[in-house]
Amino acid sequence: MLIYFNGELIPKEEAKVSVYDHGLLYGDGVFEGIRSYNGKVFRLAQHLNRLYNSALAIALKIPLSREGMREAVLKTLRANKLRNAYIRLVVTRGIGDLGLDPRKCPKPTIFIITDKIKLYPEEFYENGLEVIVTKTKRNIKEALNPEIKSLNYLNNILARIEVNRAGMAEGIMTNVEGYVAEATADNIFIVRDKEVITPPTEMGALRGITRDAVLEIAGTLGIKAHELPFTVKELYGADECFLTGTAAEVIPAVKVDGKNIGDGKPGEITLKLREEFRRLTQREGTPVYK
Ligand code: PXG
Repeated sequence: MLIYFNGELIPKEEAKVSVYDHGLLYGDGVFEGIRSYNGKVFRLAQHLNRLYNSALAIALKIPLSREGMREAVLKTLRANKLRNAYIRLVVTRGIGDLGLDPRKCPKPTIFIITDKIKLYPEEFYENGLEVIVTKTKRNIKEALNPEIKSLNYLNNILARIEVNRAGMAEGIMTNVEGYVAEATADNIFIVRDKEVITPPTEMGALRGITRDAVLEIAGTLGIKAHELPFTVKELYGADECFLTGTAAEVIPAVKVDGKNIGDGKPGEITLKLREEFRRLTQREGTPVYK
């Protein structure tokens, strides 16, 4: 597998970052997780917009235009002859000294990893996930805005450790006010009275590309969709629940903190949205090969 590394395509074994890179020393950087389906990259422009917005939010100037970045992603996929891939795009502050001052890092490090996508087992989709609400709260936006997809994922990882200890599949994080924010690496939706609801990003969620696509799909299917705050109690009382993300796509959650959501089976609207989302990923996308 070849890795795009600062403008070059090099073998995986040779792709190494410096121990002085601030991405490693301080989690100072931004990233994206993108997918290609059957030779087409899903919502590449939206992922690049989010990447450049995240970079802007941390005052990181990416030394490559969006067009250049787009070409770099496509070139890496072509070099590896991949059609169905997971793409990890990372931009770090770059090499600096041992202090945290970003001014000491003149050149951001850019790398793109493309690999075969590891899918969740099919039974997760058929039976739905069992999840917990984590004790770890989502970062407050005044400290580190969850809308920034930064390399600083310790908040989510601490929640993930709780999930692992509980032997669960995923964890739902609330904000400090007790409103549901998102899962550790996915967005969350509930279905109530045949309408879908997802927390507004101000509740502490990343604006997921899959989340946006699902909101759109709901609209085209005539399902009312809202961005509204809801509490853990409202989550327990929902008719259906599902998570969305680039890797998971649309995945049902059927049990929260040991309590069944609805009848404890993947819901009708969840399955409909999942099916439509899968169709969309096959239909649209930036072609990798001419
Ligand atoms: N919330 C968070 C905190 C995320 O990191 C999503 C929501 C979903 O967004 P998209 O754009 O993918 O619909 C993410 C992104 C993994 C993994 O290994 C997943 C993400 C990030 C890093 C790793 O599953 N998801």
